[in-house]
Amino acid sequence: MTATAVRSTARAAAPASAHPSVIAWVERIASLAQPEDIVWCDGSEEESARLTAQLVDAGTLTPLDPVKRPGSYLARSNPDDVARVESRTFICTNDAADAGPTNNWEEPVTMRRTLDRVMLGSMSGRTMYVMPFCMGPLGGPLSRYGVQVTDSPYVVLSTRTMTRMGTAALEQIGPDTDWVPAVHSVGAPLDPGQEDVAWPCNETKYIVHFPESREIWSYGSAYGGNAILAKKAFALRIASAMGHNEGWIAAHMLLLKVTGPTGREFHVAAAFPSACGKTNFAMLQPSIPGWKVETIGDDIAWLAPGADGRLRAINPEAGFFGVAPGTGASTNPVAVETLTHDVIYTNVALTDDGDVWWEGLTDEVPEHLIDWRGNDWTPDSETPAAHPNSRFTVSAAQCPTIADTWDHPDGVVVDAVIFGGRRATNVPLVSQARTWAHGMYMGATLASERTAAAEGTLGELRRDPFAMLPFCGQHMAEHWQDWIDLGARLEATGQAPKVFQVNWFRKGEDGGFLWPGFGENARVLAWILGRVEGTAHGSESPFGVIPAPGEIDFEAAGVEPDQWRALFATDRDALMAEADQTAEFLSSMGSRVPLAIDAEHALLRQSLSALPHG
Ligand code: GTP
Ligand code: SPV
Ligand code: MN
Repeated sequence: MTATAVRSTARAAAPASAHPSVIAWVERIASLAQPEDIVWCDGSEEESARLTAQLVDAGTLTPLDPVKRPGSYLARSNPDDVARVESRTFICTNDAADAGPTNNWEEPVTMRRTLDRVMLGSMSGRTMYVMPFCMGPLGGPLSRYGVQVTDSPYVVLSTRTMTRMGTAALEQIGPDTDWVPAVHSVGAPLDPGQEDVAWPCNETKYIVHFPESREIWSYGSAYGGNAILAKKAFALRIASAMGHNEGWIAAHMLLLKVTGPTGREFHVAAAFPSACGKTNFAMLQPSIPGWKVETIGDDIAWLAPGADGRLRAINPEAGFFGVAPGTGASTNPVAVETLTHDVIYTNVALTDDGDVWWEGLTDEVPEHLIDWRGNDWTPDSETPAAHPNSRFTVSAAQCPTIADTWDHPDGVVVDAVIFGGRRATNVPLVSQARTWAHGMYMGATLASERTAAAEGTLGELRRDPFAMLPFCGQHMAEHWQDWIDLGARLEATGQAPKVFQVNWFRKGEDGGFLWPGFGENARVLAWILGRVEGTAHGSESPFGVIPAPGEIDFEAAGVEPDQWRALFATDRDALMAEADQTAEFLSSMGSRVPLAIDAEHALLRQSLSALPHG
């Protein structure tokens, strides 16, 4: 940094509990970004109320009707800042090979120079907030710490809901605590007297990770995972690299607890790609009597073998940042109930009576709305009222189905691991992996179809291994190896969870979903747990073990026998074509692909070639 660049640096007395390493880092970032003020966040109600009032004044937040949605607000983002920007997300390892073929890599020294350039003075005229936070229960053995600075009070409020943020987290950071520094700026410095906008951001964006030094730098966006750095940047990208070194796994997985009719309790971890049903599954309301599902987490799980040799998992987050569209009383009544108060909604529509609305909230569409861009909207409008990636930010603790063990510091024991994509064809409703390695093949080859494929032909696949494609801070194939190594450790004590693949999204010839999904997914979950318990026998298929006739009462779910058959149909030609694509995909992943994965691929080909033609 040049001498002329240094202006008088803002200082705010650090709390007495702040460790000198944190203070020194905050001062260094302040001298680069040159904020007008520094505020150390304590995470209190008073602080939240103060920032909320400030954001209402600034026009960033619109208060919702205090009777209909107490304590709730609507934010409308800049229309160019509405989602994660994968093309601007970088993994800067010293050796490009360590970032792997699926990540954008930049040479770290060059990237640091770029970041210094864009961050220089980037907070001028603004307040820099310092947010110490904990991922996982405070003081827990699996929990990890971070400190994010940001010039966005909206990001402060979001982080306060999504993590354990404030003084209590700061107090945990001692001389021996590894903590992850995260710098965030919206990249919109204010000149003296310049009027602010409701959603400051910058056209240029950088979401940068240094997995080796465990740092995060984010510039230009205030939306979701781009800006709430505790979430995808830390809890998945940096954490995957940490876990690799420390023997645990960061997973894009929901966690749920299920209690069967006998009273036996199970825990399930499931990886589905973004917008493929994690929040919905985590809040499932079983359609079958005698079963109860409780929520532990809806997006991220940290997995580690416990002292007893069994797999344990925590939800490192403290809130839900969920997709609004499609969330309604008929699909996810638990979410609807969770969202009645104390919510920040971003980019949903506003009703004339001061409430929120989005596509799928109610069957009846309001006659008039203000859409997510702030324009008048009627049912005749050509664009959706809520942005397709509009979201709610809400505390996990206010979810009516939250399990009382959701924040247990040691986590919960995982009995079943599930992988699932959005697949119109080829992938059956459910199948059980024959072995851990077979299950890892299911995870490694996970994919989603962007568009509906006609029956028998293959749609365009986006491979999303372990649902981690945009979230892997290490070489993707090394992440697969970490899962395989985890299994070896668990199998050594004979206590590895069973692994399954599900697909709620298979389509019939008419283009409609073959399976009703949502609450009816409980039937599949019950079969999965029957396999774990040993009460479901199943039957062999090229995909592994599938339900034997009579093991799932599909007719009670409103599914016809021919639809049920279609949910498990094997089209030899289509499956062979997909296996060819899988081979290409695996070779595109390079030489670090675990041998076990290649071996599973060969086994799949063998069992496909045994299928009858036609
Ligand atoms: P991220 O927060 O982006 O990681 O998404 P997510 O995986 O939590 O997905 P979410 O549960 O928010 O669901 C995304 C969309 O899929 C919503 O529009 C849901 O209505 C829809 N969806 C979820 N479960 C099902 C299901 O069982 N069947 C069908 N047909 N749609 C579903
Ligand atoms: C996802 O995209 O998987 C999300 C939203 O959960 S974000 O936090 O923006 O990554
Ligand atoms: Mn997600």
